[in-house]
Amino acid sequence: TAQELALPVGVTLDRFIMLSQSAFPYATGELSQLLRDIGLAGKIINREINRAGLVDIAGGNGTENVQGENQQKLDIVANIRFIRALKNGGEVCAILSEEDEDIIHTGNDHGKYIVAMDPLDGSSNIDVNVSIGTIFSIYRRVTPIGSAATMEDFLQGGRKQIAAGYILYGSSTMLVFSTGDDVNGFTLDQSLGEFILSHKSIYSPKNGTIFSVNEGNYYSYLPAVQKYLDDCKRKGFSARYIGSLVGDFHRNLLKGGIYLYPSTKKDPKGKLRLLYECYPLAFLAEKSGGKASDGFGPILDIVPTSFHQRSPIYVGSETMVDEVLKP
Ligand code: AHM
Ligand code: MG
Repeated sequence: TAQELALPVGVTLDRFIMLSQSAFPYATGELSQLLRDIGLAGKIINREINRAGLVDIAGGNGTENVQGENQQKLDIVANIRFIRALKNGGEVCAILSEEDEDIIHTGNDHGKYIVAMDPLDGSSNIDVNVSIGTIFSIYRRVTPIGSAATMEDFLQGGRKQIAAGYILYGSSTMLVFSTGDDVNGFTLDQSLGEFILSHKSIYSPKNGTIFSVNEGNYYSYLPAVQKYLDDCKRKGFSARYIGSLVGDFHRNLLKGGIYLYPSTKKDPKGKLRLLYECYPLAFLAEKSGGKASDGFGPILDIVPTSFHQRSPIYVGSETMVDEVLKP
């Protein structure tokens, strides 16, 4: 772990990856390169987001960008940028994105990895200058190297993730990820264009006093969830909900809290997608001492059946997740 490696806060992402790679012989150079590619994609998307408000100003950016592409909505732009960065990197053979129905073959059939991602999450916040995020999940492919990736590669189940993380475009931009040991956070130094290790070996508080849920759906939740929310209020807990999963998760990870997206009458399976929203955050929760459940068992144990399937999720501080699940 970063703790054991005595990696000082302040090292760059590149150096961190290099040093942790030499300490863990199983961490192949390819995975290191893939993580760097994700860092690069994050920086590119960060740049697009930062000037988003200017895009429609006449004469500012015009209607076409430098590549001659039409200006598109930010989530589409992020999708294109991310896919391009992973294609150019060469380590990934296929990508599953929230923005595309089917898997995207990168053309690098010799790549050992596949990535499931939500390139820009928090749709209601994208155009209004509120925090948004990118979520990613990485697997080693199970189909033979050199062949085209298939559904089987993407439906391995959450426990088979070899790395997962997110990029939060907030008051500062952060990359948080785990390769299966601890969870580390890097803050983008905009002047250097580098992610710098700022949150080393993040350990989530076992308990907390923040609950994050869309209470507008209260009457549509199961009685057990309603009871839990009533208890939170009776105890005077803080209600905090951005409506951007990455931001809400990140706050609770650092401060202690629970994020809930329960099943509703309208959506019995909840809203969030298993492969690129629930699994990666559940991975990070478990690696940082927290917990993630769908109301029946650990999120990571759900057997996936389709690319874009949904799942209810209760994720965050262990004691709080246990509490909401208590019969
Ligand atoms: P999206 O993938 O369309 O952006 O939806 C996911 C988002 C999450 O970021 C957020 O936690 C949730 O949807 C909010 O949903 P709601 O508006 O129903 O509370
Ligand atoms: Mg999403």
